Amino acid sequence: MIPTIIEDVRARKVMDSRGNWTIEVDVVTDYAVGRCAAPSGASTGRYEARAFPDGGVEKAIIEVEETIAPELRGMDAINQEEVDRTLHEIDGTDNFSNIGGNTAVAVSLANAKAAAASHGLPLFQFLGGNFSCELPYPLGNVIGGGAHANNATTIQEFLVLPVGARDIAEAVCTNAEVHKKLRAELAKRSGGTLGKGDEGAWAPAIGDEEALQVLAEVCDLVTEETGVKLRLGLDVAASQFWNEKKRRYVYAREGRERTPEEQVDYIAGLIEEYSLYYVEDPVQEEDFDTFAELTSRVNALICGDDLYVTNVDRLKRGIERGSTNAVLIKPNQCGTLTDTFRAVKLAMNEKLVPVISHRSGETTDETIAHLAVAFNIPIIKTGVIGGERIAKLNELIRIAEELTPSRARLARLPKL
Ligand code: 2PG
Ligand code: MG
Repeated sequence: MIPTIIEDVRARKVMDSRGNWTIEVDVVTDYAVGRCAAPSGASTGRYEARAFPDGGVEKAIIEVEETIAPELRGMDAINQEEVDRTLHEIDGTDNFSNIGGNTAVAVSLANAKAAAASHGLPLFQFLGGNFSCELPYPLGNVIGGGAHANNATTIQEFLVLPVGARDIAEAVCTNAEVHKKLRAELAKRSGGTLGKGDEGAWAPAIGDEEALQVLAEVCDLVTEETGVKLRLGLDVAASQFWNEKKRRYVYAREGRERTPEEQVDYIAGLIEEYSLYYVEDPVQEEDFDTFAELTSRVNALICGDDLYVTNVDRLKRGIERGSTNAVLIKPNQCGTLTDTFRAVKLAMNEKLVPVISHRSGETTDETIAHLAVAFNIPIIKTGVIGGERIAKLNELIRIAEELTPSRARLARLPKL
């Protein structure tokens, strides 16, 4: 490959979908520019990289201008590992608390995009090569509460997976149909008023099981009309309502509390009753063993998000104990593309299913769509409507077009 020398690294603050400032970075080579903006979470895991240093986005921008850019100028953008190692060295901590994980991830991904563009290739192809032709199934957030909305469900996300879709456009459109049809049903049940949460999912003032019932009915209706089979999923985000003192999960709306054992029974029951395909963070982020108990009991993807925070060391602990059979991948939780790749690779080697994910605070940045295709990740978790959500989905449609219909195909999902 021809060397692509980094000429400059520039940073600015831009708005995210919650109206908060975030960082956007341009990496400029002698041939092209790569740009990436960092997302941010609301229900963040205790062990994820710190998003911004003391001093916030402003300080992060100063870090890029005064420390990161001078170090990276003159380096070859092709050498992603070296760029990412340099970011770790500049920071000097194990959670990016000096420069910010969001600063690191924006620089790291912008660098990859600059390298790809310098070679005239789309990012997915540059990273994945000619055999990266599989599009991920979109796991769409259609109802939600928790940390993403007020006065809504306790469980954070009610998700749909269009397992019967024949191509990415049909998959994306089926999820959107579910979202459309939910509107009237949910409004009826939440007293006529119905808002949306941070990710564009409906945020009804109803209980978790009622939300699941409505969702199951609406999915049946959509399948009847479209012929596309759907499966349901949840992101319980259980750390958010775990009470450490009581050692109970507190379902405030339902007026119920559950011990870890009762939580396992409850979630296993929901999996059985609704034939759930996917459950993320069913228990709190410290409890590797209770995760393992649930995983061994059910036939569904049990996915760790706050549990692993896309961190290879935590993932190794989960693998040793059999905590989960799936792992959520969020590049800004670990801070660099190299760290993200290592987590995906470890998961795949150990037969865990990687699921790449947006954050609740997003921009129109579309990079995760490319990473899904490049790394053969079979599922991408996003919202289903709203500019910052469809940015990823529409990019998948463009990638499919780029691959041409004869090569593009949806990934193979585990049969569950
Ligand atoms: C999650 C995410 C994305 P947040 O918990 O999986 O849906 O939420 O970005 O707030 O952590
Ligand atoms: Mg989550």
